[in-house]
Amino acid sequence: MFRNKRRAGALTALAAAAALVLSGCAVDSGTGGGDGGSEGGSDNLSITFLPKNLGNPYFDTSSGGAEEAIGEFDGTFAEVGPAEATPDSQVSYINTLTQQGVGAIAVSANDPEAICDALNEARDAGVKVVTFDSDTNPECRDVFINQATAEGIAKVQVDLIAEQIGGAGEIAILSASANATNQNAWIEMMEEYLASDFPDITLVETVYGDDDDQTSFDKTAALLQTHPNLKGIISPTTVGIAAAARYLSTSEYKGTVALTGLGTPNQMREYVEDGTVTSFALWNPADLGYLAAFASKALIEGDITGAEGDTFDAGKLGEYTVEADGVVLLGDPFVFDAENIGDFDF
Ligand code: RAM
Repeated sequence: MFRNKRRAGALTALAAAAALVLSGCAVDSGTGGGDGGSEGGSDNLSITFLPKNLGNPYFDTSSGGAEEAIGEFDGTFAEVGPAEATPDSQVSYINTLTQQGVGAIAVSANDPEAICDALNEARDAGVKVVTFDSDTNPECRDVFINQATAEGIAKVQVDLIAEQIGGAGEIAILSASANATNQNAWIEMMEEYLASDFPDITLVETVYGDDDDQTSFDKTAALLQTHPNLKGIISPTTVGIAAAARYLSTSEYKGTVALTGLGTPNQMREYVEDGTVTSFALWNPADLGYLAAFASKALIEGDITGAEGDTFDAGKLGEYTVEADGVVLLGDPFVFDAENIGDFDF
């Protein structure tokens, strides 16, 4: 679906593509869309954000940060995205944006490979490609805006669950979609860290809620039924952890089965306050979108190419440097609990 504002219902990919072609409103007309070559750069600051799916407050917040940034440098913000976080659901949007000649696409990938051809066609046509939140294979984009290191994100979640279950017992993971680049990287590192540092904790199962609220809710119920000795759940997705918390909060497991992972304070507040959840982690998604927008601008204008050592200005966040493999790191994950959750509103 296509819109310049953050809140709107999802359309099918086909309808959205048609709407985009008809409206043409993502293109900053008069700026020579497609002229995005790195030599000399372009002034086509038409930047479209493409989240994994629409309807997720995490991406509403990241798009809010992007819109703020793009407003600061007088570009054109837009957001499009599929209703479902499936591997190739973003392809048709990318193709349409390429036809429209936007300056940059900033995408959180549902699959590291499935959107690569479409992205590389976009790049061949002069569109800059930034991944944020969930990467593609590095050869399909110019830079990846990483919210925190995979090691750091894995460690904080395992440390939290270990603390909450007293260092021993069965745990499970409720993830997003099975192909998500970001969750899969974090899960792999969580498995390694569990194996090396927590011999008394057993990961009994990993299930996938597809970043869909109802599916995640149902998968939580099934996990608890299948594993009667389960002591904790890690959900490294804001959709999953909120759905799992909702299930636990009215179940017999409230307060006895621990839940942690990655959540937004606004979605988790009631579950921290009612004792279902002790603590969880995240970064600020608004800052992530803001940084991705400034990286897009720097690519469009030819200030950076994505090479290691490139530096660019990111407005209120300061100056950032591109690291190896075209990665730009936002910062460290942050832990929320009853003491501090009142200080946050996203
Ligand atoms: C969900 C999405 C997103 C992830 C967060 C933690 O909103 O899966 O990609 O980064 O959770």
